[in-house]
Amino acid sequence: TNHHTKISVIGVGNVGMAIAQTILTQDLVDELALVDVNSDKLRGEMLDLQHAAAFLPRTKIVASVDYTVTAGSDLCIVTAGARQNPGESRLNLLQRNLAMYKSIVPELVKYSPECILLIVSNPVDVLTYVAWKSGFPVNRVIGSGTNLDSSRFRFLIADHLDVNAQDVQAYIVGEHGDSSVALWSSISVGGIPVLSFLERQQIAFEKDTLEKIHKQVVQSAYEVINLKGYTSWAIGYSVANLAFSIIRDQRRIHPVSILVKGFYGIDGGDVFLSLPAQLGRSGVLGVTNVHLTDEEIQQLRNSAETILEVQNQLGI
Ligand code: LAC
Repeated sequence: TNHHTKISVIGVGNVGMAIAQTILTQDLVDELALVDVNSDKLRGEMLDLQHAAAFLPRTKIVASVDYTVTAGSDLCIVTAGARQNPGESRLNLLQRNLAMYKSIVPELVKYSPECILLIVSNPVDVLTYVAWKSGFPVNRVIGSGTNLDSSRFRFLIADHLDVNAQDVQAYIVGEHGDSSVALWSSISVGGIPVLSFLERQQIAFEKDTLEKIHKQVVQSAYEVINLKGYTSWAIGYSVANLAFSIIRDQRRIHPVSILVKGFYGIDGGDVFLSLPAQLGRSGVLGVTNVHLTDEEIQQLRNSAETILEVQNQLGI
């Protein structure tokens, strides 16, 4: 189709620029718009990306502190806001990022009323709920959620089994945070349920190994932030992976933050958490009814309670 495809990235910090760079190398859109409050940093990043033109597929790169630059976006990716300091939880960021979101999202909706919103800033589940409250259809508001946690989970399992992470299907669901849930019962390796895979490979995989791996996933961001001050590459590839599925209508299934009220008995209020959902050009196409054990359902409900408590405390 000759539709001019456009993505806007709001926030040109480490995460926003990792996403922008990957979108350019994937030749994903005709136009990439960048927005930030820091006009010098913004212009510098725009120029620096434009100077790579000879090595990249042709993409129009524009930038402004004014949201008019985002007009006509198919997808708006919001990474703006404070990030965790060493040892700080994602939920702690809410006070700093809530007011900013209440000003950013209406501007995006004003200039691109048909776009899909992909929320990345933390605490991503609550901020995705805040973005949805701006009056957008629920299928067009998506949080990057545990798409990244699931990649970390798949990496650690793959590393343990010495197989390619792309052959490990494994989900982390729930909060993109400390209360996330590892779906052991649905892990498969090369399409083979992991426990029978292990029997055939005579690999011991005690239950505490699995718990240890999940704990490593939850600790991943804290560890990287302690070491380098922030995370950027994994989240950058994770979000670009979601953008590709959406813009190219891949109809792939990703664990992303969606409105989960009514699923698995979650009925305490409007809450966004990650579940495996099918993504395409119109956003969320559907939610897979992945089988959860009773224990996994309980953990998911606990994750919902955690988020709802934060939302209720803030009266949002
Ligand atoms: C992380 C940030 C994106 O998990 O929350 O790296």
